[in-house]
Amino acid sequence: MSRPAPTTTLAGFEIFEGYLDGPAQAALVDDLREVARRAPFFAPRTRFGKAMSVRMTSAGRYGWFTDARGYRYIDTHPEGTAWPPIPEGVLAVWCDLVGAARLPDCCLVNYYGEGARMGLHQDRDEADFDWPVLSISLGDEALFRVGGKDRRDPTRSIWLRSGDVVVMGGDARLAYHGIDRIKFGTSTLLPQGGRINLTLRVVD
Ligand code: MD6
Ligand code: FE
Repeated sequence: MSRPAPTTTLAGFEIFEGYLDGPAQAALVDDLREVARRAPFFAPRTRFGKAMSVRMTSAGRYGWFTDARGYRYIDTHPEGTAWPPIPEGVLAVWCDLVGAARLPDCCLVNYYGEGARMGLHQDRDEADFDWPVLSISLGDEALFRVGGKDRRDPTRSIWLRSGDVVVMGGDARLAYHGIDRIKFGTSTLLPQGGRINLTLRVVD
């Protein structure tokens, strides 16, 4: 099976615009409803004590977490229950664009309500940066900013839309990136509006 080509490349980030069609997006939202039922969204606090505007949960062997002790992966939901499995439809996207040699250990689920954003950051809590991070956008449009390995490197921005997939690997694996804002109400996929972003990672 040949890997589809990205529609855009931005600072080493591969963007697959419109990768998921409407029915595929709706099927993922249904799967995520079950994930959120078993592992409810929570509002994590950074190690500086500030509540993040994005609400989070996870699926897989590990979930990403942050509190006063800092950023890390934990093997149960903060309430103590196991993280639910990563939905098959989500794994299928990883297998198509990254390969099936190794499946992701974590699917971080981020929910952006009106006004939520995510500051410029690197994804560096994983053990092996040879594995890319794959992200799936669902719902409202979001302004994605990407830079380089140094926080001061110049940045460029692109709007991510529902069904778009981003692969951050190779030289871009440790690049800074963030979400400046979402355009609330630009999609009808989520009944309450807003945006869901899934990021898949190999953790160990
Ligand atoms: C977001 N995404 O799209 C935030 N990380 O809401 C990320 O932080 C991200 O899109 C790693 C790789 C791709 C991403
Ligand atoms: Fe990230």
